Amino acid sequence: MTAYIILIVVIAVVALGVGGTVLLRPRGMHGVRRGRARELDLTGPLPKASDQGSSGTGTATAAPPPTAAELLGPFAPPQPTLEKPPPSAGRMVRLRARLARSQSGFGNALLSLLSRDRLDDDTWDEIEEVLITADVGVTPARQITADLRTKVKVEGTRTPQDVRAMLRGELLAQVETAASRSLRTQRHEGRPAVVLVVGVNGTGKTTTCGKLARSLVGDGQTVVLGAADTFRAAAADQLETWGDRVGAKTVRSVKEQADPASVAFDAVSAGIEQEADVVLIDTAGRLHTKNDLMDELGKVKRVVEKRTSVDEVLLVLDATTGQNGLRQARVFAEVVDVTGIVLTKLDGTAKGGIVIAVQRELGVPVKLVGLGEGPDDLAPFDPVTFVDAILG
Ligand SMILES: Nc1nc2c(ncn2[C@@H]2O[C@H](COP(=O)(O)OP(=O)(O)OP(=O)(O)O)[C@@H](O)[C@H]2O)c(=O)[nH]1
Ligand SMILES: [Mg+2]
Repeated sequence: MTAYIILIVVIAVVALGVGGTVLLRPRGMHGVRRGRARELDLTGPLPKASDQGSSGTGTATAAPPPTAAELLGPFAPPQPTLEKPPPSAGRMVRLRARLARSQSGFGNALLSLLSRDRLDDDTWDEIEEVLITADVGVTPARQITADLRTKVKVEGTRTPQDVRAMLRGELLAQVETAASRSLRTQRHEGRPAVVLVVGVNGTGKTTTCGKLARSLVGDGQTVVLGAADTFRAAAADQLETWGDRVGAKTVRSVKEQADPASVAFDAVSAGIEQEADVVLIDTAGRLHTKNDLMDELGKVKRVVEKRTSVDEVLLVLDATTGQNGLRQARVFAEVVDVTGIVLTKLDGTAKGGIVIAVQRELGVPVKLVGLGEGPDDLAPFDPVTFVDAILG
């Protein structure tokens, strides 16, 4: 009998505790949530002191509710440990082998053609063909071939070293751009930098947001993620999972099919409130028509600009889609002012020539490259490492 009374008292106490937590939870439309721990706030303290409460949708939080850890005491599950990602510097060199594996076919083919005893018209045609097959694009392929032809004539000698140096110089000239490749991710005028990530579905936008958040955290910055791909709920979960691992908070909509511009606005507001360094906004890639796309991305940008400037618009392109990817790029460039390109899946069957083609086509530099599915397989693009990898 006494045992029953004790049991009832214990159940009542637990029920009161849980009920209290549910009642005290903030109920903004868009909330800053942290993945699996979202119902019971299990995550540890985050980097900024002002980092508490809701996402800036006007929800008041007078006293913080007791955390699950406080309620459950010794029975609380272990706190998830945050990962410490490596800094971004030197990543491309570290990942160079991966690039070399997929690209060296093209470099080797060019080197062996250029080393032939006789460089007749047919050989030059073959050289041009190799370049076109490597996704360089027809016009640049013709130009590179013509440049090489002139150099061979002028220099006369063709030792293997000469040929290599000549080709290296030519490829570098094609890959290098006057525009800076650095990402504008520094706070300015007391506000976080805002990065909008756009592109066709499946190109790697969400993965890039996640990897970029990690790399920024690795460089010592604080990041807020905005899940403005409200097209499907799983997209926000995917982003949140990336953020959770490194302590970057995700602002997402509670309801499905919410207005992406409103989520983006809340993410930027949260970033400002929390004094974050960077706000990364993931967008949807699946839209019915070019007009829909134009309306949606235009609105996201305009609405964010009510709070602060958009510092980078990164267009994510899947390098394995070659000329098709280029067509998509053109559409996006018409819709938003793209400031940088992220070429993903350069580790796969991609042909590196796409770097040259896309930069020429859009007049925008490749700023980042995806070199694998691993969390730290995103690197700032470095032309010299890239060309050396092509040449094997
Ligand atoms: N090998 C390789 N795979 C990548 C890279 N970047 C992304 N992926 C993979 O590409 C697939 C699609 O990535 P997502 O990030 O979901 O693409 P998304 O653009 O957000 O897609 P939607 O949200 O559907 O528009 C995933 O399986 C990623 O792991 C890369 O650099 N290399
Ligand atoms: Mg996505």
